[in-house]
Amino acid sequence: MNETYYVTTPIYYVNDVPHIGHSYTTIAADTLSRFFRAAGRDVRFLTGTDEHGIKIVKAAAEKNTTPRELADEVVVGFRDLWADLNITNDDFIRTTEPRHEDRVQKLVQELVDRDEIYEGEYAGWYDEGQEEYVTESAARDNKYKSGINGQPLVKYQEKNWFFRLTKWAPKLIEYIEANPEFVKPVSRRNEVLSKLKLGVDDLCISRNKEKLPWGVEMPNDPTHVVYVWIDALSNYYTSLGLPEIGDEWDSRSEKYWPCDVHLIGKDILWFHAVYWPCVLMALDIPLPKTIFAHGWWTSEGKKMSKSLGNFVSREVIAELCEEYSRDAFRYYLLRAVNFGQDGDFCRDLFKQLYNSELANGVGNLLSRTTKMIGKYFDGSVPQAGTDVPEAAAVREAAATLRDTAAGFMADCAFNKYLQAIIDLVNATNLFIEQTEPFRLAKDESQRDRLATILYTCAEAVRIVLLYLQPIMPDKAAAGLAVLGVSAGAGFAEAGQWGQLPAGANIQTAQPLFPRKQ
Ligand code: ME8
Repeated sequence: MNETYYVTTPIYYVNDVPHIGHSYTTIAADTLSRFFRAAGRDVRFLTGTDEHGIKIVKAAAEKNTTPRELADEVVVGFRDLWADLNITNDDFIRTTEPRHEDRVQKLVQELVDRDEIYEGEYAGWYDEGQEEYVTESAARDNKYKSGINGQPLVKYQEKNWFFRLTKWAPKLIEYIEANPEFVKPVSRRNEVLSKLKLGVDDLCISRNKEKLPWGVEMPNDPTHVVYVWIDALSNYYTSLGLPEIGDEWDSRSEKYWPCDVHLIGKDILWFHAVYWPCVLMALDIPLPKTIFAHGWWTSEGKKMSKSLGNFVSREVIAELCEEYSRDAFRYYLLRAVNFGQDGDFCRDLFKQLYNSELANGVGNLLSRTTKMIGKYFDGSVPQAGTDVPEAAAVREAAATLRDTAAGFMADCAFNKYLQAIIDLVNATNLFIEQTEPFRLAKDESQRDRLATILYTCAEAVRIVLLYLQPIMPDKAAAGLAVLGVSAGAGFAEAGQWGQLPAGANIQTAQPLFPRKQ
């Protein structure tokens, strides 16, 4: 049985339409999924939508509709965008599905049975945008406004159910300290640790149904619903069909837990790195292996906003995909910024990166190689023979790519992974300049040398395209087809040098990445 690999994105709120930020996390998760599938792992990739809570109620009221109708409408936009971006999720969970709601109740009941939840009184400030209670001191420091959206905090006083977060926080600190892979990158890990060490309160995990009827009912109290974050976080576990509640989803995918990586944005780190693991510890469920928090995108130097006109919406993404291809968009997002750091979306830089690395880099290498094989060897990949010493650098760059790829992916270091590909492209272009095959072609006595040079180029391009597949599935497949190679081969074998058979028929190709003015 193959080793499993389970990756998740946040489940996105349906109060607003999808945009570049959602696409970023989802494209990253898709890239990991495609990479580890090709590396022979048994992959499960989950995304979905978060459909309960006050945000959705308010957004629905503003649009004169019901939360369910709003969710049903917005979810289509997410699904369509994922299809447009060639996302290969294995499951899509909506928190309003019975398979999820039933299991949330089951998990919460289990917490009640274990005495991890107790009834208490809450009096204090509430941030309705974040759906979070705020301590008196934090509220005062921020002039009784939300630290996130600046809206006034609301005073709440009510009976509620509390989870014993204070009991688990010291154990979590120990766990994070002993497991450096648990929260990544390291700056985020440090951030969580220092905040945890300042101390936490027990977590209020229910909301009064009179104020908020749109949620999963508390199994032990019909006057309350489960706090939306407890409901939402559970999706990573409930979608696997656990625990047994007697339906078709039961234990279906048990083997995927614990999750390999929860990909999230930095905005929701605390929920994932503190609440979720403490709930899991209280339920005696193993913790996810890694929570990776990436940075945030601004757009053209400013925070994205519809009123500023710099909002990278689904429509803008569609336009970019139309102009540059969806693969170029995927490439840009993972290449322009180190995953984990903030980034700025900038059309000029998009074009520059596209022209330099894709049009002049990968695309040009493919076309000059195939043209030369077409012209000098009738379109049939020549057999490498005579040793050409300069080719060693190309083979080395290919070996480095093969040897570092899995480590970079396991670390979500997409940019470094792509750099290793570009290094191979550059080494091969340099090799062509050094060996001047177009000059050798005029000299019949150099025929063997020319054959080795062009085999080396074609094999290097094949390896470039092979490793580009997780990020650029369409373009890589199109490029491989030009070399007469089918897409989808696993890295274990196809990553080795020399897999391109001599005699393979090269097709004439349209430029893979036409240059943009
Ligand atoms: O927080 N740059 O959902 P959400 C980068 N439902 N990433 C961004 C971004 C930006 N400008 N804007 C959003 C929620 N994101 C909860 C999650 S999970 C159990 C519940 C991405 O619709 C990023 O991944 O507000 C962020 O974490 C996510 O969208 C938040 O999406």
